[in-house]
Amino acid sequence: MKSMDRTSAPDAQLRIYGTVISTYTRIVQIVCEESGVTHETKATAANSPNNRHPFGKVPVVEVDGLELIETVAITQYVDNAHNNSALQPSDPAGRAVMDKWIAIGNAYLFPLFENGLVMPWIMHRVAGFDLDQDKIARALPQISRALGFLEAELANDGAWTALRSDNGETGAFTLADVFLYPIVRGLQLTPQGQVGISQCDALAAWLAVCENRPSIAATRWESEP
Ligand SMILES: N[C@@H](CCC(=O)N[C@@H](CS)C(=O)NCC(=O)O)C(=O)O
Repeated sequence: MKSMDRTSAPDAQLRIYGTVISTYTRIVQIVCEESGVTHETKATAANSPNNRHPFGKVPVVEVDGLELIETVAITQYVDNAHNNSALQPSDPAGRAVMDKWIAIGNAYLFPLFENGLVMPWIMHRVAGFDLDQDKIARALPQISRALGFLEAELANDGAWTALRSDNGETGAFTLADVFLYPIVRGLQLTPQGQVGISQCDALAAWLAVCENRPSIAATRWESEP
């Protein structure tokens, strides 16, 4: 696995235009690390005039002469073209489970966590705005329910991951883990998220196992303790 300085790598195979604390930028970085693809991240704000994403999001990626947007497409391309599709189950049922959890992460968990807790805390800690307590209070019941759902699914049958039962050594780590880790970890870095996740034994155990994965360690956000 080729690990490297994420922000400066002149000969990198893949270039990411994204923000350095972005969930989706990190998802691409993790897949690059898993696939042995060298990468660099060019700091680009979603709302900057330099951002080429037609819907004003990050990341935008250059790889193999392609310009790609949308993290599902980017990660599948990198895994297919550079990693023998090792992060995607080949059986249709396993693939459907993985796709289902990626969709849940993108459609429900990320917007809920990001708008309800992660961004209010970033705006407060990084930009110095007052903490939006009302927004947080409105979001907490739904975030609690979402954490309860994740915990029940994991405790029942392992949900999207087989990592809990085998300590991560079998290669059962898939794109579902890659997407869900930064989404859940971002929430855990907020005070309320940390308390919520500490009450979810299975979810906390899954996070801890992921943290031993070299690709996760190599892509830590600078803000992580
Ligand atoms: N559907 C996009 C979502 C990307 C996304 O939401 N990125 C966030 C950063 S993690 C973003 O650009 N936020 C800025 C905004 O929504 O204004 C993808 O899969 O790449």
